[in-house]
Parts: sequence; C-alpha cells; structure tokens
Amino acid sequence: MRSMLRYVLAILVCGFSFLRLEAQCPSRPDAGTVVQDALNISSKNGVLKAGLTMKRSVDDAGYTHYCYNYKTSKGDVESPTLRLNQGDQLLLDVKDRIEADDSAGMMEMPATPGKVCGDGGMMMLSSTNVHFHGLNVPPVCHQDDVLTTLLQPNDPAFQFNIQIPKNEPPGLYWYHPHVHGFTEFQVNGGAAGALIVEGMEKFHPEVAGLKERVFVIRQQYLVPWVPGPYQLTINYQVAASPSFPSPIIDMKPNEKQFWRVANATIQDFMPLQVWFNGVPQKLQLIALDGYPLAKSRFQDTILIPPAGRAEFIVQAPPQNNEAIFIALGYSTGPTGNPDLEQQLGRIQVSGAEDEAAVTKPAVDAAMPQASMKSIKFAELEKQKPTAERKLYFSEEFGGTNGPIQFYITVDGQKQKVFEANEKPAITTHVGAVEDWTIENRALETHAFHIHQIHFMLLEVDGKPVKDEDLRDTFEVPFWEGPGHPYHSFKARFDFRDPTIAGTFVFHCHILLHEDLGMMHKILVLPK
Ligand SMILES: [Cu+2]
Repeated sequence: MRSMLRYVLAILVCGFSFLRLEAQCPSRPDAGTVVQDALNISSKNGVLKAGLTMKRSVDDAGYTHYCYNYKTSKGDVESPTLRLNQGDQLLLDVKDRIEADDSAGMMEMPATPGKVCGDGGMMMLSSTNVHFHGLNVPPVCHQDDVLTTLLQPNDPAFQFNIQIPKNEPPGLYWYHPHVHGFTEFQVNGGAAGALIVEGMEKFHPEVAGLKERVFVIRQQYLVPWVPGPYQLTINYQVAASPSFPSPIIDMKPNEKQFWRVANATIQDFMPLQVWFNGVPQKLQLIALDGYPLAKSRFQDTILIPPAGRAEFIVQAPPQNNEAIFIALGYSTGPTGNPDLEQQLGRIQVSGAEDEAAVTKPAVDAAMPQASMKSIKFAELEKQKPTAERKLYFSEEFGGTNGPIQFYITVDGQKQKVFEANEKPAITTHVGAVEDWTIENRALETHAFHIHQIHFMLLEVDGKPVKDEDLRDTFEVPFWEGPGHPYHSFKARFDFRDPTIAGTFVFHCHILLHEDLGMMHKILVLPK
C-alpha cells in the first residue's frame, strides 16, 4: 500500500513538473554558439495553417520571456518564420496562455468600447493580440486589427485568417503583439517573429540561389520601462560582447549570402555594418521594410529604425580575416535613450571556397522576371496628391501620464495622448493619395509607423530624396534646440486600395512611446 502511495505520489509529482515545464518558454541558445535561423514553416497549396501559443516564463538571469510557442514533433520552438507566397492564405490559431505576469499593481485599460473582436475585456499585461507589421491587408477582425482584437488567458484559440494580396511586395515582414499599453513588455520578452512573402528573386535576380539567412534582432531589458542596461539578441542568442562571447555566423570563404534582418527591438535605432579587419564593407541593399528597391544599391551603413527591416547581400571575406556584423551606436538626442554600439556576430569563415559565388555572373546581366509595376504602390510618384497634411512628434515634461508626455499630433489639432475611445485624428477615403510631412519637435528621435500601407519617401528635411523607397517605418531625428530647424520627412500615402478601408493607427515605434499614447487613429471611409 505504501509503495502504491509512493507510486501515485511519484506520478503526481511528475505530472506537476511536466505541467510546469509546459508553462515554460523554450530555452534560448547559449552565448558564443553558431547562430541558427528560426524554424521555417511554409504554405502548402496556397495555405499556411499553424498554431502559436503565447506563454511567459522567467530565465535564470531574471529576464522575462514572452514566447510564441510552436509545437513540433521534436519539441517546442518559438517564433517560427512564416513563409507564404503572394495570394496565399494564412490561418494562424493563437492561444493566450500567459500564466503569471508582472501586472500586479499595473493599470488595466478598458478596450475600445462598442466593438469587440476576440474575448474583449480589459487590456492587461496578460492580454495579447497580433499585428502583422507591414502587411497591406484589411484592418478588420480576424485580420490585421489591433484596436478591438483582444485575447485573454485560457480563451480558446483565436484564428487569424489573412489573404496575402496577389500584388503584395515580396519581402520580410514581422508579427508581434500590439495591445495598447502593454506592447513593450511582450516584445521586450521576445514575442516577435519573421514573416516572409516569397519571390524576391523575381524582382532582384541577384539573390537567386544565394543562401538565405533570417536574423531577428531583439532587445531585452530586465525591466523594460526603467532606463538601464539592455542586451541585444540575434535569433535569441545574446549579443553583448565583450561581456559574453560573440554569436558566430558561419560562412564559406567568399560566399555571398542573402541576409534578411528585422529590427524587432523595443527602441534601438541600428546603423548596421559588416567589417573585415575593422573596415566597413559595401553591402548590396535589396529591400527595405519588405519592399524591393527599384534598383539595388551599395551602402556601407544600413540604418534600420525600431520595427524596420533591411535585406541585403553580404559577401564573406577570404580565409584569415577578422569579420564582424555590428550595430553602431546612434544618438537619439538629449531626452532619448542611449543606443550603444554592439557587435551582433563574428563571421566565421570555414570550409571550401564558394566557387559559385566567385564565378556567379555579374548581377546586371540577370533580368528580373517580374515588373515592379506588378506590386502595390508601384508608380506612386506619378500620382497627384488629393490632400496634404502635417503631423508632428512632441514631448512635454510633467503631467499625469509619467514624467514625459509623448504626443503625435495632426498640425492644428490639440496635443493629446491616445485613448481607446477617441475619434480618428484623420479621416480620409478610399481613393485618396496624400502627401504627409512628419516633423519632430521633440529632443528625442522618433520612428513613425503606419499600419496597413507602405508610404513613398519624397523628401527629407525639405530636400528631395535620391531614392524614393517605400517604407512602413521611418526615423525622424531629434530637434537640436533653439536656432535649429525641426527635422522632418515628406512621404506619399496611398489609400486607393478598397481592402484597407476601416480604422487603424499610426504611431511611434519606440514601444514605450506608443504604450504611453504617441499614437492616433486614422479612418479610411469606403468609397
Ligand atoms: Cu517615439
């Protein structure tokens, strides 16, 4: 009897520890190891159906993880890369299984009154939803809506059902939670993954046949809203040399690789470089923010703001070179956060010389199979704007919403922080093509982002840009103070596509700023 009892107890204990393990996020890679890409899950016959479970756990160093857990036959992984073709359907079942959280004593916020998508209820740290950053898809329930979609712990799975438009630009997008007030916590915890719309080689044949790497750079603070030291990670491996051994990026001598890099940090502006023996190398830039460049170009520095993406070709050095991938430091101004230089990885060259890379024909000889005219927002430069607007970022010291109030304001309106039940700050209609100037009157650099569409850059600081890139996130540097002009950019916003009708948001992608209300709504009325 006693042994029977023991047996039952043993089963119970095993059961409990199994349950406890169930609640944990997958372990993350050790420092100083070879960087691995996330698991790729690809659409089949036009459909990608997958399930993700949002969980939370705390690691041995005290960092809180929020993870998009994905089950495989070999165990659980987090944040798989979702790969789809133009025109494919994404069926993503998301469950909220956040157990304990840090929300004790934190404010809860009522969700947008009236409309509820998902469970609704109060917005809390244990609530979640998903934003498909950059996708040009409808802002409606079960698609890319963050204003009314709210999942709560232990709800049944909520299904996102998204049709990738047939003319969606091929490139790197990403998914992350977007519950107003609590986004920073979950993204700080690592809740972010890559989404790729395939077909870049049809527009940029120079990437055809190259080994592809997807690097998601994240940033973790012990307590995200407290200024202090942070760690960058590359595919979840800590990149904090010299405190930790550098992540290792494997390449063959002279090998060309196609790197697709997402800035999934909560606030880090990253000027990226690749150095050989301390000398920055030319990188062949192919796409920004998931939009192929009209023409690839060579740069030695590629700046990506928080939430931006860059896709570029890197050629490895021959043997015996010291090569690194690095994010330079970046000044975000007197009230900004320190963005420090950090080595993201050490390029380890080994194996046989990559003959194919060396003998590959000159890129210009290759002809694109698809015309840039076939994707969204093509030839936007030829459109006549139907309206012009000016928006500005600003900050005020003191107030009820923390030591600094963060605002984004449509010029002429009153400065105010975002509230869930506010009316749209901008109302426009399907068919509109608008030129907006975004100005920064704050002593801190901000990153402008709008949901549902890309915008075409026209001017920076009042001067026409050399490259009219399509972006979904763009930096506006800080104001240097009295006697200096405000920095700004001007871009063209295309609301002609009837599928994006509805209410969505534009905001700063420094996530603390967004959470504190540096955001407003835009309503696009159907025709
Ligand atoms: Cu900001």
